[in-house]
Amino acid sequence: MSKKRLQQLVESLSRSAKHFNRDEVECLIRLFDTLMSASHSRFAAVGFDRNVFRDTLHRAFGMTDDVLMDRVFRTFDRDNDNFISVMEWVEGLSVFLRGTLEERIKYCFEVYDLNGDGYISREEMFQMLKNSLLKQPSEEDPDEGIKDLVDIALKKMDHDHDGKLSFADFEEAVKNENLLLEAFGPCLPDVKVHQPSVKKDVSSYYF
Ligand SMILES: [Ca+2]
Ligand SMILES: [Ca+2]
Repeated sequence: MSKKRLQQLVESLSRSAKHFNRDEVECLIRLFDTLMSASHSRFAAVGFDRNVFRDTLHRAFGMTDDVLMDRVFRTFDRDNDNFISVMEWVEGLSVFLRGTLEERIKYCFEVYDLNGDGYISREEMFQMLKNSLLKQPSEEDPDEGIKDLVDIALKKMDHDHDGKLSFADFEEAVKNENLLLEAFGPCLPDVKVHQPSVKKDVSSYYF
C-alpha cells in the first residue's frame, strides 16, 4: 500500500471508526495488509474472504463456532459483496472491540438473527444453543434440554409475547440484565482481555 493511500485511509477511518485513535487505525490497516499478503488470496485487492476472516477470528479471538463466525462475517460485510474490505474491517472492529453497550446490542442481535428477517425466532435460538451446547458432554435427550432453554429465554426476553425476539425485546432484556448480551453464543471477544489496547492484544499476536 502506498504511503499516500495509507494516509488517506487513516484520515477517513479515524472519523468513521470512532473508538480508535489514529495510531490504532494505522496499526489495524497494516495488520489487514499483513494478513492479506500472508493469505495468498486471489482476492487480495478486494479484502478478506470468508476463510481468511474466519481464520483471523479464530486465531486472534479464539472463536470456534462456525455458525456464529459466519454471522460475524455478515455483520462486518456491510455492503454484502462477500469480502471484508479494509474499511469494513476497521469499522467492524471498532464495535467488536470497543463498542458501546448500545452498539454491541445491535451487533449481537444482527449476529443472532440468522436469516436477517429482523427477529430471533424460536428455531434460530434452538439452532444456536444446540450448536454451542453440544460441545459439552450431556446426559439424556439434549434436544429436550435445549427446548427448555429456549422457553426460558423467551420467558425472560419476549416482552410483547409474540413468540420471537424483536430488536426491542432484545434491547430491553439486555439493558435490564447485561449478561444476556451473549445469551445465544459467544460472538464478542473477551472484554477483559481485549479492551485496553488494540495494539497489544490484536497485533502482538501477529507481529
Ligand atoms: Ca464487503
Ligand atoms: Ca430471524
